[in-house]
Amino acid sequence: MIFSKKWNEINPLKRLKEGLAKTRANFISGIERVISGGRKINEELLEELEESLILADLGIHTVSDILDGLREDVKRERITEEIEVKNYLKKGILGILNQVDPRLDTGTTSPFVILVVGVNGSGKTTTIGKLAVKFVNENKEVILAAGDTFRAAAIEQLEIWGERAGVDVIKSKSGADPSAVIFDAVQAIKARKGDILIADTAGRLHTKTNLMEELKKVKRVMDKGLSGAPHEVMLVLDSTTGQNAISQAELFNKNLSITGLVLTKLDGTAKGGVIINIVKELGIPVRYIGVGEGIDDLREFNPTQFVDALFEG
Ligand SMILES: Nc1nc2c(ncn2[C@@H]2O[C@H](COP(=O)(O)OP(=O)(O)OP(=O)(O)O)[C@@H](O)[C@H]2O)c(=O)[nH]1
Ligand SMILES: [Mg+2]
Repeated sequence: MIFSKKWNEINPLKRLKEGLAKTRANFISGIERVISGGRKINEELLEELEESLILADLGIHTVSDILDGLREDVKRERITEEIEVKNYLKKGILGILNQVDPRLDTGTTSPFVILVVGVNGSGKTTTIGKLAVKFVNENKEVILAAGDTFRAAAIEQLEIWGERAGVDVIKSKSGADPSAVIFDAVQAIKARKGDILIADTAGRLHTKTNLMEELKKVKRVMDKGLSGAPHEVMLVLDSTTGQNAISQAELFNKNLSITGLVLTKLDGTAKGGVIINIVKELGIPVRYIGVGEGIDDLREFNPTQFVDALFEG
């Protein structure tokens, strides 16, 4: 564990590359199959490139947006070399990712309240645990709210993370109203003059309206307890679901005005290119990415590092 932490600090890009290995292999091998071997840069090549980027989960709109400019440059003979094509793609993707600021600044107000939502099993509770550890390491006082009252096991799972991070978990019995538990947690963080409250919620299908209404109520109750809360509505998406993550994000956003995203399980998928499409289509920043199940496997999303990791062989 100690070794892995040091390793992370010494070489974060290498660690990120390991986590993104499958996505990277899918992405770069697809591109290199098209643009290596001294081929002429022409329309046929661009079409193949288009296809390989779509297969890398960048989404049709995003790919045609990037390729429009590239086509123009090829036509005007501003781009004639393979390496220039690669650099153009890199710049185009980075440009998309840099359209929104990924950083979550929890210092803007105190206490800072984060509501975490997402479909079943997307990685909400694990992400909350990892975030709690991270914030505690930054000397923040953190409280967790066990707003997933559907199952007793969900409360226990959050309590285990609470113990690991050394933070309190405000809970109630399973079956209780999540809004009530979360209201209590808001009171607790205010009374303690703590820094950050992170509220867990039960996973739900984005298509179930009554469950969405429940989350809207949670939001209203948070604001009643502390005007302006929640300060971050964080949607956790499982990146292994690929393009389906987009429709999930759209529906959650429509109902709850999502302010930040977490993409989990990037270590287990070749579909990580979906991040680029999500940022392009939704304009919502990706705050963190999950590249494993361990405590230090939640990384702040850094567009430059991400793109470097994707393109470097
Ligand atoms: N490999 C990998 N596994 C992850 C990552 N994040 C979460 N998981 C795993 O995904 C599974 C589900 O995670 P949870 O945190 O319980 O998901 P949840 O969204 O809280 O699930 P519900 O509360 O049931 O809706 C667990 O086995 C986690 O260990 C990640 O970044 N990488
Ligand atoms: Mg959970």
